[in-house]
Amino acid sequence: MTTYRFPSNFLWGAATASYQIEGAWNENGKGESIWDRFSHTPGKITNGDTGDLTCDHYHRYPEDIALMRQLGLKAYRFSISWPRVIPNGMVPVNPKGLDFYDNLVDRLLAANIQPFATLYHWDLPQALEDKGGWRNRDTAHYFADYTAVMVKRLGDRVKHWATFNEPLVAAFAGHLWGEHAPGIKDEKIALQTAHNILVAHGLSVQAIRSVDSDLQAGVVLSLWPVEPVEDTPENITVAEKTWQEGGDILFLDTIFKGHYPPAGWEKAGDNVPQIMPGDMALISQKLDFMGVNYYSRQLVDVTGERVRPEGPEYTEMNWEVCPPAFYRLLTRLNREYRLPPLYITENGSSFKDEVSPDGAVHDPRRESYLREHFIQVHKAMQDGVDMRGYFVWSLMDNFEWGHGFTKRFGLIRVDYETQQRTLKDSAKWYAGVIRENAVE
Ligand code: IFM
Repeated sequence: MTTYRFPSNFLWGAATASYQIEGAWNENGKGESIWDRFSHTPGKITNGDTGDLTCDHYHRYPEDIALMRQLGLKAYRFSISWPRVIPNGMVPVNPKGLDFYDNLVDRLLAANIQPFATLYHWDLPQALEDKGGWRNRDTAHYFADYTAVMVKRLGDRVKHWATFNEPLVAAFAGHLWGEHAPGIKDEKIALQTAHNILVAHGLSVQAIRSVDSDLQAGVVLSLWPVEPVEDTPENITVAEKTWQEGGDILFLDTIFKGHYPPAGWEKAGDNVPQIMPGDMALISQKLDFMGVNYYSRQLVDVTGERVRPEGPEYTEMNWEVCPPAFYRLLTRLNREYRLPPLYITENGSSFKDEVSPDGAVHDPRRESYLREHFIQVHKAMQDGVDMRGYFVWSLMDNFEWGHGFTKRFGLIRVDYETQQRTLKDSAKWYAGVIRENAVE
């Protein structure tokens, strides 16, 4: 059996996001977020689920950190709820909101777990949405002010700061497909939103560095490589065209090359965003790290339509399990972009986990999914990709956006009735990987 050993300083971790786990949606001065508003709107979320309580992490974080310690996590990636610390997004600051993250960070460090903070994982203050949200460029400046507040408070202890999680999803799922808050469906708005978020990213990086130039500033992108369903020259060409015109490359090219991808720009026609002088330099500032969120690939046929062939394994999200595409993605990125060091900031799978009569959660498919993806990352590292760590999505089952609580991604099972946490078999296996710093 082959043993895949990782570098001694490789950071094994797990990730979560504020709205998905915290609950306490209106406690201790927290303001309403667009996700509070969206989930409270009938018909938006499966079963009418909301993040009002979810994993109640706001109150149970000490217990959750004890579980992280039990797993031996070296790092934990969490996001900060902007409306918890600045209820209307602008001023004033809510001291109790800041205290929550302060205590969380102190406890993580006491457990010897490195905190990685993400400033935006989709829960925009509703008060800013009421002023035009990300369609309004002013929001980018408020985001920079919020960044400075957070970095001044936590920057002495949190060394890694991601500005945005999956800006593509914030822009497109929220403003083109209408599936996420605020539920808009308009391509022109979506593209201007994407641009304003990119500007906000640039201003936020400047804000992080103006507080402390030694901090590590980065961004987290979700990447779904486009691959042909058939290995024919025609299908390969169409798959490549789909990638060139798609959303993933929009964020890669603007951030790491300083320009919009030509094919997508042309395709957008009159819907292209308004760009101000200096924007592209701001957006493409050098970063200290990039986070890659990878779950699956997009398979297309010769017409460019997405297809779902029978045969491969699919997760509960209906996402194909395709570990080799992860290797191909990472090595392609490495070839085509001048990238900073990478972290896998999310990778994981949702399966129908059941509690067995023995009280355990046997989830061999999640274990196998993770194992195969770890091996592909190891292979990419052998081939020269500078990879520093790996955060499994997710530490625990949580609110999966439009799907509510119907999809479970956790290493830890959460019983939403009792709030009981149970380590799944995959979590115990992952603890072994971390202990050995190797996968077999
Ligand atoms: O749960 C989400 C997360 O918030 C962002 N990345 C993908 C995950 C699974 O859908």
